[in-house]
Amino acid sequence: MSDVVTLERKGAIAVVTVNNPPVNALGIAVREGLQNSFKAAEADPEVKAIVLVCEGSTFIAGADIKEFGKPPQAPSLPDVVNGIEAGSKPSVAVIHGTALGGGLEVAVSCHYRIARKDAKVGLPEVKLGLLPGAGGTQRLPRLTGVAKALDMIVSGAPISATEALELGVVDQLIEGDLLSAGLAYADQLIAEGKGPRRTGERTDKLEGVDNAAAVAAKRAEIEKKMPGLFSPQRCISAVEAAFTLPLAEGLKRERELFAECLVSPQRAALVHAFFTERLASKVDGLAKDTPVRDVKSAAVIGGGTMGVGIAMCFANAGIPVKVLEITAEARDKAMQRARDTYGMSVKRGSLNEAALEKRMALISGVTDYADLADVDLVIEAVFEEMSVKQKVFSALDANCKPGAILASNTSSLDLNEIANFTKRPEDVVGLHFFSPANVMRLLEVVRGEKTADDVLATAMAIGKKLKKVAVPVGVCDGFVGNRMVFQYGREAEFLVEEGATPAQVDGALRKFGMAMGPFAMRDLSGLDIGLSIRTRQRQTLPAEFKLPLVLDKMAEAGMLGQKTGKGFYVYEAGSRTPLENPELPAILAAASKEQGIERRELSDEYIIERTIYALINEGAKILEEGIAQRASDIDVIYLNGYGFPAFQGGPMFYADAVGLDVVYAKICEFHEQHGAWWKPAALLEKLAKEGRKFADL
Ligand code: T1G
Repeated sequence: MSDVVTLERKGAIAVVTVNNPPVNALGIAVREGLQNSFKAAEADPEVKAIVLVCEGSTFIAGADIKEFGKPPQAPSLPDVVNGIEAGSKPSVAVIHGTALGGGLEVAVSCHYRIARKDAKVGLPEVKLGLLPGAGGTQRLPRLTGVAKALDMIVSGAPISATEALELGVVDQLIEGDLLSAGLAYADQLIAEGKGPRRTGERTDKLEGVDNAAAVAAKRAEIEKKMPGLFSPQRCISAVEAAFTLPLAEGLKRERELFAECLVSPQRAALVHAFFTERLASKVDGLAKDTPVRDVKSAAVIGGGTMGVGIAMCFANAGIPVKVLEITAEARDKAMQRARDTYGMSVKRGSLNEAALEKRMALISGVTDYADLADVDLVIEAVFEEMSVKQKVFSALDANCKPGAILASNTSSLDLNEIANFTKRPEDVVGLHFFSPANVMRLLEVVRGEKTADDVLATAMAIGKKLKKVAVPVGVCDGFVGNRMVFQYGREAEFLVEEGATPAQVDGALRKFGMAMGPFAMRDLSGLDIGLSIRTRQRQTLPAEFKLPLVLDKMAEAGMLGQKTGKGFYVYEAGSRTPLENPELPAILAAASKEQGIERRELSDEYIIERTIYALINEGAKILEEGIAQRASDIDVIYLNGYGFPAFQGGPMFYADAVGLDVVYAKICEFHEQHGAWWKPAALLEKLAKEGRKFADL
């Protein structure tokens, strides 16, 4: 056996234990250990039953994702699980934590399964651009039926042990010591003379239902919901083989489809997204043992949409939080806003009344800064105007206890200037949430020039506690995400002055995979926000930085987006469905004319280059200035805050996939045609000329 898998006999029961921290992933050593252990137990005449149990926080959580893309090493996981299932002695998998992917495939190749009540099981391979490749698409339908297996495999969502029991995926829920429960169950099997119950041989759940209809319905659903994704349709084809082919051929079909997914660019991008999200939480230059300050209570200044959303994040994490507003009326309005927002979750069924009241009990409204004297962390979420920030931080400095962390949610103002409104700039940090704060996972943690290491470490830890994807960034206008999106939005506006329509630009980017097009986004957030940036830029930027006029023209026509019922699209009362705006062509023509532009046909490919390459160029400048630690952090920001498609990996991963020489050459062309905005980043030029990638940094 290997040190990650051990075999010992307890009476007539062989105990196979996996101990491969942190999640018992099925790397080569574990696969060898499992195969050898089950073979040895099979050959031992004293052994009457086998128990499989795992050490650590979870049962096997899947194949070792780090192995993808590397040459396969025998034994393959399918060989291991087929060997387990073929065994002549009853085997019991004891599940705790999360039995995911290959972990659940190992468990369902065992003959019986018992699970801790709080355990979860699932096949999340589709989230990595894959499909269950070790029998999951053939065995799970034999336990749950085709329709439920399709839901689980195509969504990748885990189910609770309780639901797994109801479905027949597990046979018993257990409490207390895992091994004792496993031994007791195995003893019972022996006493009752129960032998192997091979999942692959079970067909009852496949019969008497219209499985073909379930497959057709799922295909249609996926075609509509995830048109750009490669693996979901192949997941469906693999499950289809479970009821159209005998097991051996079905397993072969599954391997063929798995191999197609394994080599797809989407698998590489999605695995990149998985690992880099975890890498982003590691702050370069911050010692691993940097102390983290205790945050037992928090406060938010400002009870607007943002402030209340932030307060809800703390309540959701079980941390008491005060919301400070300047009047009792505003305070009460903020509290009501929190209650109404939770109420919508209750209506949707994602929260129950008891949980709503529990969370509301953690939020309290105040109007006096003196009430913040005891809080450990304060987050300011007031109007984006430096004079207002100054008032707030001076008051916080005067009222908060020493050691309290003072954070600003500013989306672009200079955090260093804000820190200097206090006598404790080392306790000031930026916590830039994304609206709606209680939903969006991204949190930009802005490190000021004086921010203390333990304050930064605490901010990152709080981000994790709030279940956010916390990414450390430096101070500049717009930090990382907004600084890049300013370029992207401006180019989109230029495109509709050069000849495209907003619907064409949005359509091209939706086809690329963006969750929402830039014009639909502008209508949602309000055109006046973008217009105020244009106005500020007109006053501050040198003349060579030309600016689009379209937002000015729209504002002149009183079209500010959804809030006025008209923007780049028209919205019927109470509806968010974008409809064509018949007045738009005249407005665009006027903008083009005033800019001296002859409108022309633009291709979707050109639209993608002008918008996505603008992100890439700015991202390269952000990297060379050290505002982001690594290119993959920029990808993590875009996937989690800006609706960039994970199956494209992020703007920097996408640039590497296109080839930096190709991207650089195109940007040089745009620089000639469209001037100063398109000056190529020096880092991009360097990497392109050296034939390197952002990933090589
Ligand atoms: N392989 C390798 N490393 C993994 C891993 C995996 N499957 N899962 C987690 N890690 C690492 C992770 O990178 C991090 O490392 C540490 O473990 C803790 O993870 C044939 C082909 C299990 C719910 O998709 O969902 O099986 O940063 O921070 O929040 O059909 O990890 O510490 O260096 O996420 O407690 C299918 C992926 C694989 C599960 C735990 N399985 N993992 O969450 O910890 S494909 C998955 C998770 C497959 C078969 C197919 C979560 C978790 P580091 P963490 P966590």
